[in-house]
Amino acid sequence: MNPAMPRLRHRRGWVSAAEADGWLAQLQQEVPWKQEHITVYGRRHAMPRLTCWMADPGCGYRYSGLENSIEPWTPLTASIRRRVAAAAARDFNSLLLNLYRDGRDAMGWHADDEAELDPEAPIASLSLGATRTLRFRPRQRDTAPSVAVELANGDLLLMDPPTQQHWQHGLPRRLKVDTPRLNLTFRVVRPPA
Ligand SMILES: O=C(O)CCC(=O)C(=O)O
Repeated sequence: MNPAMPRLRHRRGWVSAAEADGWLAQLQQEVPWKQEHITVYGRRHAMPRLTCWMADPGCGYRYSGLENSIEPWTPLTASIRRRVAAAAARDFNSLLLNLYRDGRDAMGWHADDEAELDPEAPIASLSLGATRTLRFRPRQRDTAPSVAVELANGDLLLMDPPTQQHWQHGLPRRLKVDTPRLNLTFRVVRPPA
């Protein structure tokens, strides 16, 4: 790979706006959303988004130092998983859902490179709702320009390896946005040895 660019496959309008709107409404209602907290320099902060971890049994995962409890797949997330697997030509065993209630909710810089994740597998990210910008920057700062990807309702973004090794990504606040965005990232967790 040329580490000067993240390896991304952006499928704009991968699902129709009508279908994406229906999924957004249903998932907002049926997912058991959690408000997680993180402690930074001894102070506890509410994360600026709601989250939920769905996975096959045994596919637990620590994220931002938090042990996520595993929720079972719903009929809808299981069916989206099958469609995403067909698009990516590989199966996924876990899903992190993030609900950004409006443009004040965000995600800081990070790479999805936790030890539990299979580094050979892509990460498939489906966006529903408000358009937001996902930014990428090289982990070795200033070795390449940053990259901005506008993710709109129904877009699928495949992040192929070794993107996570060389790049961080983050979703900045966008204060003019007053509608929700829901992002589903499908992942492959390696079962414990
Ligand atoms: O909301 C997004 O598009 C990014 C989500 C993300 O970075 C993650 O789940 O690790």
